[in-house]
Amino acid sequence: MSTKTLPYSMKDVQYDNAKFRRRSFFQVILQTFFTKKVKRECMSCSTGKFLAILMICGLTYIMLNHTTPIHSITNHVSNGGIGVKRFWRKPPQLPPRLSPDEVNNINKTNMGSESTARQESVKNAFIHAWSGYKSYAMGYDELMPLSKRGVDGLGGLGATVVDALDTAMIMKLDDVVSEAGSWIENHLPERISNKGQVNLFETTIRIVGGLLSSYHLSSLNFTKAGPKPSVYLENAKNLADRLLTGFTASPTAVPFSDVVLHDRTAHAAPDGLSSTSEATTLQLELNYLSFVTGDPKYGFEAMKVLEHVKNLPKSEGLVPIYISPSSGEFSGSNIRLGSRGDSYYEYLIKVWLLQRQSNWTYLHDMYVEAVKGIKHLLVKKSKPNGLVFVGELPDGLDGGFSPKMDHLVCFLPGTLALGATKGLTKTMAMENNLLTFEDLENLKLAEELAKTCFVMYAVTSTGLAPEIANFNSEGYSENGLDGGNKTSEYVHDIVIKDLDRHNLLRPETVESLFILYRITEDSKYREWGWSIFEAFEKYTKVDSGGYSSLDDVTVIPPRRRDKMETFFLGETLKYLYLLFSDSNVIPLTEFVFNTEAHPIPIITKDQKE
Ligand code: DMJ
Repeated sequence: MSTKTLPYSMKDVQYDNAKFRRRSFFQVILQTFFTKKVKRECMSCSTGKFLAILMICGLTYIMLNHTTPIHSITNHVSNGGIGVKRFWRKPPQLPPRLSPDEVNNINKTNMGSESTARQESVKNAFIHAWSGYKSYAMGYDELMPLSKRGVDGLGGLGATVVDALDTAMIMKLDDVVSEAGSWIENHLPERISNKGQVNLFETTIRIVGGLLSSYHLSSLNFTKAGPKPSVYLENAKNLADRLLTGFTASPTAVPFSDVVLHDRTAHAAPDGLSSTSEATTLQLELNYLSFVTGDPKYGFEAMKVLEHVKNLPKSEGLVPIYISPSSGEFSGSNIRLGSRGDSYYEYLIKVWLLQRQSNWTYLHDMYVEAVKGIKHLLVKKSKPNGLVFVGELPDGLDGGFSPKMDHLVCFLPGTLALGATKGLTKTMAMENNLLTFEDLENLKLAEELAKTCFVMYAVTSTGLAPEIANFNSEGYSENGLDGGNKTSEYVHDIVIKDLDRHNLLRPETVESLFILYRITEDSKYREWGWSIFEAFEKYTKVDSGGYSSLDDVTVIPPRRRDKMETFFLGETLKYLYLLFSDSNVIPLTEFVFNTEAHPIPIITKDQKE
């Protein structure tokens, strides 16, 4: 970073600084006349007095007849007056003038140091979260930060260790990498062989995804700490070998949701159904595993699901949230982009991006059709202030619209932006004529939805979003309370129901802010992300270590919930950290983030051959 001394501070550039204000000729004469000894001498004789009066009259004449250039007339009309006022009050002028490039550099330097400080704060938050987990819950899936113990809610594979590891690598926290890495080396193999039932989706996105990303980042020398990269790959492979039973035991291409690790069996969930998002959110991880191991079986099983879904009937590209592994058909007609539906749409575009040269263009087509369907059927505006939101069709096309939006839907702005520019900045994509009209429209929608997601935070008393928001909109007014922040202009647009007021430290909004910042380079996304981070710090940090979920974001102080989800370290803090990093750290043109924020490197044609 350049340390060049600057001629004056940014304050001087941005504001009217008296030190640099240019004085007019008239002001100089008057000042000289009234301050020097000329004044005394001239005024002591009547000729002097006469000459002084003459001079004042002359100057006044010049002043009143002064021709104002056209451009200043417009300026002054808009400022409420021309002529005399202009003489007395010149606009501030700054010597020496900086070229636009130099001003840009100053801006970058200042923003750069602010971002570095903010990144440091996010890194400290990660250290605080990890140290709580390490002290009270090492080896358990999750930390219960209030009761200071661990809990196995995800099958007992030490999910926080694996989910957090690549974040520690990106943050260059070698101590954490060593601790997590040696736990994986020493304990994970035995857990994989002996543990019981796990959820196929959660285990794939958090554990397989985390191991693969750690494998790649440590191979790239992101860190020298921890075991050799092959340890991560071996564990990913052993685990995936068992998880494959979820696919192979099913009578159709749709996998069972649950796998028993120790005896390599699999079965459907108690209601016999799989979530659509779960069955269709395994392909980034398993394709990449096939690529690095050279064994096609993982990707083959996973892609069978998407090829099958391609041929199922849909509603303008939208799909019901349940699918049956026994019949292979969708079940029910509930359509939403929140829980159980979300990452179906995310992986259509991301799996295509992972391996663009493949014959997976059908995924891109399905994505394009789905986005059209979303815009046509689910996007509406709130009242009174026109926030753009994504609602639901609980009874499909034939039923009514529900103005309910899960926080989970806030992945969509980021995905839409990524789908539009394919990870390039908007400027670069435009310069190279790469954006269609539809891409631009989708990017605009992405920006509007990101604002809505941020407002879901800003309308509450704590500055943290509820799990679910309902939007007042044409024909739909909801019963419930507002978010509590009466100073927000949007407080009447959003209603939050009693059971929806909790916050689980979820990542989706900061994920979208990160992607939108990278793509649009608009600094407002950094500001929004920072205010969300500050609210997490204020209301969820637990002194003894870790961060807690909240029961109700609309009251102060909010009641805490005794749970720190693994994705707070795997996703939320990673995205916040990357929001303030240079865009060459995990560039969006070289990596796709799996749905748990584990970066997977894009496979290029040369690598494939
Ligand atoms: C994560 O496990 C993943 O992002 C998933 O796709 C959705 N939910 C959580 C985070 O909220």
